[in-house]
Amino acid sequence: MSEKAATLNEAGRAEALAALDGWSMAEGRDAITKTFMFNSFSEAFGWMARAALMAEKTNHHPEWFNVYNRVEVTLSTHDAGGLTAKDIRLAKAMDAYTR
Ligand code: H2B
Repeated sequence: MSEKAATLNEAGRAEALAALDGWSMAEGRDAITKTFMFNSFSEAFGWMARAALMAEKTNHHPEWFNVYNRVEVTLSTHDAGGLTAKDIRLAKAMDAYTR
């Protein structure tokens, strides 16, 4: 069993958000969100496949919504009831996969 992650404190989330590219706090909940745009459905889904493999490997999964070339992502740690370092790690990986 993995240790239950602690939600980030004010300083922690401010620092994390500043280090991320294009992510913001989600409306009305302790989560971060970003909309990724691609050139086609194929590119969007290829990126989603890479992110999905990372999610499985780390047992930390995104909430996401895809229409054609757009993927709206929300990250939060359900077990902890809010934003943790796991969400920041997945956000960074997702950003890296666009490059
Ligand atoms: N993903 C996210 N985003 N938050 C979680 O708390 C979480 C998860 N927990 N993926 C994992 C799976 C948990 O449900 C299993 C039982 O470890």
